This record gives sequence, structure tokens and C-alpha cells, in this order.
Amino acid sequence: MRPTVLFYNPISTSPGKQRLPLSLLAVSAVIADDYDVEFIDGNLVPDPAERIIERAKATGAKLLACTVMPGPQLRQAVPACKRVKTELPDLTILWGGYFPTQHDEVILRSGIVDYIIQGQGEAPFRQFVDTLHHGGTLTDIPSLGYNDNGTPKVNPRAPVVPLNGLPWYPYDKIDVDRYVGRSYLGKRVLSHNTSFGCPFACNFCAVVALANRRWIPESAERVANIVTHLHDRWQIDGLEFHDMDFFVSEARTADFADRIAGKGINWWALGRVDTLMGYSDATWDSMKRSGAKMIFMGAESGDDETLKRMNKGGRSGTQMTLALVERMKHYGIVPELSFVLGNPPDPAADIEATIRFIRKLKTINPASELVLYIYTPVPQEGSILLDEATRLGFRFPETLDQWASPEWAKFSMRRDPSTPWFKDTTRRRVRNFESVINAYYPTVTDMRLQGQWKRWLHMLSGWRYRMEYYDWPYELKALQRLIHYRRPETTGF
Ligand code: B12
Ligand code: SF4
Repeated sequence: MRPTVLFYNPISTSPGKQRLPLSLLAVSAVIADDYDVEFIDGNLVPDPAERIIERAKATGAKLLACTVMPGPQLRQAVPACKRVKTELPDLTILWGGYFPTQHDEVILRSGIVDYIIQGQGEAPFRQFVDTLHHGGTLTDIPSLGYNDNGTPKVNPRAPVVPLNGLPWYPYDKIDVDRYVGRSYLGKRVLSHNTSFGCPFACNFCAVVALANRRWIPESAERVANIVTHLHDRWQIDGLEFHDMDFFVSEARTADFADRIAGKGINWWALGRVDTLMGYSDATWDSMKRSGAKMIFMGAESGDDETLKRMNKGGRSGTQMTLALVERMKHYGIVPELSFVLGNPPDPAADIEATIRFIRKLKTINPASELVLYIYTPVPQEGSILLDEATRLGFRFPETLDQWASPEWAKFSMRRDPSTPWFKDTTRRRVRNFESVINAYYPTVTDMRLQGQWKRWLHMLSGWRYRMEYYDWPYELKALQRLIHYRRPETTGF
């Protein structure tokens, strides 16, 4: 009989919005030929700990592999894994993904999690599973973190492996239909990930710790084959690419776009302003023809000095962002721009500069979507933002229970962090501005927001927008609640 390995994807979003658990599909793919793999998704089952315990007892599984990002996912993972460990102390618990890559010590000291794997998971995970089931020294495995008689240790990273040589995700091991969603992109939307990492090192970004500035892509041919499979097997008409930086290679984008043109698939992906500005008109034409609908980019700030402090790198700058949203207007592809506001030491000043910038940007391309995040530090060597935050008294939690508290979940959601330099009045300023601008320029991507409501919101917010008066927008908030329309900040990235 083949051994069973259990995979746990803690809850990551509200009911009905669940995305394919790509992280676990990626790592399970490399063992699925030799082991039975079973998935427990906290987005789909009400009590994942109970299900894990039941499946571990039924299958005799020795390993529970769990992916964890900070935020609500961590909030569920901590109590669930604690309960599993208490009930089944012999079941090995392994965590991988963003949180263990950044915060190894707090996990390895917790007594809940036995091992972690940092960075790209596939190769070390295969080695770990084989060693656990067939013998050998676990503590020699690269990228592995473990507890050495009370001292947390982490081995040097495994070399990254090319994605083209890896097996496809084992879609047949999950009920894919439960992940088919409906959105601005289409009636049947799924997701895929076509690359690992990003070549840049912005000092507010968790991707840097994960990938150390490496970018490893799948070939255009492989991506197109997978997309075609998703289309033929699940009749998708929309696709989200969850890569951190889908567009690094223009040749790959153009080739991929030509390969899927005509299939009737609308797509969305994340990229950088300077990369996309460097693309030729021919590539933009191909992207448009192939169904590109919306591109998510980090504009980050309306102030070039702040961009430098963020180590945004490349050629990105505020003028280039304005030029790009104009170019995208021409192609009818919606720019979705995220901002990281409230950087230390003077969050109020950088917010005011960004508010002015956003007003300019909306004048050029009113269809632009906005996602306003508040800066929260991530561990990163040499980050001047983290150094400044530390100087101002910021410290990461010292226990997993603290990380799982509502306050730290809010911190991880980057909407309302209680960081020492960020005052409540500044937070209110951001949220009030957001209410006004979202009312004045209601999102073009909302399927439920019809013409009449749009006109009402626009009219009601007009005087505020013109007078640049954003305080106490209770009437807009009430109307927004009433309509409950989809605003971009609720997409959850
Ligand atoms: C898809 C996604 C989501 C989905 C949920 C996915 C899910 N698992 O259900 C949705 C949209 C719901 C979501 C929500 C949020 N997300 Co999110 N999300 C992503 C995104 C875009 C892709 C993740 C992914 O699937 N990648 C594809 C897979 C194949 O790659 P991977 O996850 O890196 O996995 C590899 C390794 O990490 C490792 N690995 C991962 N898991 C495991 C497990 C084991 C056992 C092993 C061995 C290895 C391993 O091996 C894998 C293969 O190499 C990332 C950014 C990115 N592109 O990575 C952000 C990202 C992870 N999200 C992030 C955040 C902050 C959030 C939110 C808090 C949103 C917000 N307000 O900011 C929410 C709330 C999350 C929650 N509830 O806890 C941040 C995390 C920041 C941080 N400090 O760590 C990221 C990095 C975005 C960013 N640039 O800031 N998210
Ligand atoms: S370019 Fe984007 S993904 Fe890359 S390090 Fe900067 S913020 Fe992170």
C-alpha cells in the first residue's frame, strides 16, 4: 500500500471566493506518483482540525504538510495544528510558504510544528517525504528548519529548480469545480502560477525572502498547454495568474499571448510598471487580442523619494506610472494599482503626496483600480524601512499565539496595523479618501454595480472630490454598504 500524505490549506478568503490551493498543488505534484495525496482545505470544511485527525487516523498518514501566509491563514493554522499535535503527537507537522520563510524561529520554538521548509518547495519537499518514509537524516535536507534540542536551526537553501521539468499540478486529486469562480474576468474563472519569484528587492515585500531575487519561469508553450487543459476540461473563460511578476520576459508574454488568442479566455496578472512600459506596441496588441483584461502593478507611492527609500528599483517612477495608465487606456486594459502608504518616519506626508498623485492618475485614466495598503514591515536584511521601524519601537511577535491574535492578523492584512508611527488619524484619512474616490470613480469591474447606482455615487461624492474634502464621509459609506459593491481592496492580495 502507498503511504498517504495529508495537505492542509488554511482558510484564506471568504466563502465562495476560494482560489485553487496552488502552493500545495505545486509541492504535492512532485510526490503524487509515489504517494497518495489528500487535501483538506479550510476554505471548504468548517472544522479542518477534526477532518485532519479523522483522515490521519483512517489512512495512517505520517505527515501533515501545511502552507501558511501571515493573516487569517495563520490565525486558523495555529489553533488547528495545535489541536492536531495534541491529539496525534506522532503525526509530523511541516509548514512551508511565506510565513515560515520569514519567521522560522517563532515557529520552531512553538512546540506545534516539527519542521519548516523555506523558499521554493518542490525539491526539498520530495527529499523530506522520501526520508521520512524510507529513512535517512532529515536534518541534512537543504532549506529545512528544525529544532535542535531547543535551538532552532535552518539549513542553507536548496538550489532553485526550473519549473519546466516539474510535473503538472495533480488536478485530479481535488474537486476543481469547487474552485471555479465568477468575476469580472468571466463566469468560470480559475487560477494558475507560471513563475517563481521576482528579480527585484523592494524592501516592503515578502517575495524577496522567498526567492532571493531569482525569477524562474515556465515556458510559454507549457503555460499555453496548461491553460488549454483548464479550458478544455473545466470550460474556463477567465484566468488569474498569481505569479508575483508574470511579465519579466517580454518574449515569453508575446509567445504565450499568441498561443492562447482566440480561446475566449480573459486574463489578469501581476507585473511592474517599468517592465510593461518597456513592452513594444506589438506585444501590447498581442496581449489585448489574447484576452488580457486587467493588470495589477505596484505603483506604491506618489512620491519619487519614497519610491527610492522603498528600493523599488528598475526605472519605475511616478511619471512612468502616469504614462503607463495612459497607454493602457488606449488598449482598454484596466490598470489595477496598489499603493503602500504610511511609511515611517513621516506617514502623513507620504499619504498626502500619494493622494495628490492618485487624483492626477484618475484624471488620465478613470478606469484605473486602486488598492491602498498600509506599510507593515517584513524581515529583510538591509531594509532601511525595517531599520526605521525598529528604531521607532516596532517588534515582531515572539509567540505563534500572538501572531494568531486579531491585532496581528489585522497587521498582516495591511489595512489597519497598530504600528508605532501610524496614528489613528492617518488611518482615518486614508480610509476616508478611499471612500470618496471609490464613490466618485466607482470601479469598472463590478458586475453588480449598474448605471443608476454609479451615477448616484458619483453625484453624491462630487462636491467632496472637487473641494478635496474627505472627512466624515458617512453618507458615502452608508450608500456603499447598502450597495455592497465590489471595491478592489476586497480582492484579497
Ligand atoms: C493566491 C494568493 C492569495 C489567495 C489565497 C491563496 C490560498 N492559498 O488559498 C488570496 C487571494 C485569497 C490571498 C489572500 C491574501 N493574501 Co495572498 N497571495 C497570493 C499570491 C498572489 C500567490 C500565492 C500562490 O499561490 N503562489 C503560487 C505558489 C505555487 O507559489 P508559493 O505560494 O510561493 O509556493 C511555493 C513556496 O512558497 C513553497 N511553499 C508554499 N507552501 C508550501 C507548503 C509546504 C508544505 C512546502 C514544503 C512548501 C511550500 O513551495 C511552493 C512551490 O515552490 C501571493 C503572491 C505570490 N505571487 O506569491 C500573495 C501573498 C502570499 N499574499 C499576501 C497577503 C498579505 C495576503 C492577504 C493578507 C491580503 C492582504 N490584505 O494583503 C490575504 C489574506 C490571506 C489569508 N487569509 O491569510 C502576501 C504575503 C505577505 C507576507 N508578509 O508574507 C503575498 C506574498 C502578496 C504580497 N506580495 O505581499 N492571497
Ligand atoms: S517588484 Fe513587486 S514582487 Fe518584486 S520585490 Fe518589488 S514589490 Fe515584490
